[in-house]
Amino acid sequence: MFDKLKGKGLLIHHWDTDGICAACLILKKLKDKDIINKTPILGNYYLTEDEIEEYQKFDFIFIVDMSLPEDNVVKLAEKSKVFIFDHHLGKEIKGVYHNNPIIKGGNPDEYPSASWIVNDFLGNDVNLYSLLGIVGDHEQKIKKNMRFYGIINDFCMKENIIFDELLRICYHIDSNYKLGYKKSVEEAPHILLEYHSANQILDNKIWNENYNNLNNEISKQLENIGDEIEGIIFKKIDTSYNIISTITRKIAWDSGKNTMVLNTGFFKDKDQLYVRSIKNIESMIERGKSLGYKCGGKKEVLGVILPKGKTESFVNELLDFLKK
Ligand SMILES: [Mn+2]
Repeated sequence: MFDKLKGKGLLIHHWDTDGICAACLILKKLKDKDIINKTPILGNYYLTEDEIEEYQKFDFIFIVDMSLPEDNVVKLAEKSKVFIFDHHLGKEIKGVYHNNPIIKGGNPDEYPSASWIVNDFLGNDVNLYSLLGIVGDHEQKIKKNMRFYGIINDFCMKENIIFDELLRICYHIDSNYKLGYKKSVEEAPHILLEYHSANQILDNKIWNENYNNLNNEISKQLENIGDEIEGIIFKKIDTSYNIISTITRKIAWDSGKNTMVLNTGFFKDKDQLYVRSIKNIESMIERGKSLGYKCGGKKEVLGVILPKGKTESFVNELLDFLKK
């Protein structure tokens, strides 16, 4: 399918380990093409007008591990051939190649990462990058997915590595976006292309230092876990680091409770809000979108960027939803 691609290519990917690994797999496959990779402005699950204008110059565009708003994709597709590989919720976008088994009713447990979907599509054997995306997105929780935990264990056995080392690699790769280093995120797939083993990645000196700096900030923010309101943990933070999803996960997975985290320090005029819910939260993702907010997520995760004046009312709606 990619043999016929001509001209200049662009690869837009999520800034996390899954996005970076999926990007790496595509760049490897398309090594003979003229293609560059970009991640959106960190924290934006959409493209700005300027980005769209710049990206319309490309002849073909890959979007991996990101559910960009439909109107963004439609605008890109006016000028370019668009290929999407993703596993987030959303709706199918017509007129582009949209490979997302989840929006076609697929079971999320069978498609745990974009890296897996891409690797499978490319017809590759299971490899480090297809699995790192899974470990990055699910961390310890993947151990409950018998099929994929089995695949990961087989790989670990063969490569003489342990699960915790894979997880550590994900933390190292994710340190780039959590510290706000967009350029480093965009370099990461190229760095991974040069590596041939998990240990080489683990030894990357800069990523090690990043990881240590981040851990210090995260520990500081987790010194108290926040208030509990009718079984829902609500925590406010004020940090310029993009660690809201890490903080939310940590609190939610340690407590087993509905968890909502608000970061007032990442954007100047907007707040970041992140929820991990015990019940299915998809209807609230739709609700957020219908209110015009940048909102996305998965079955049990909601992330939204709110104008500061709207934060309180949407937080209250979410609390009401979670209490029910
Ligand atoms: Mn992903």
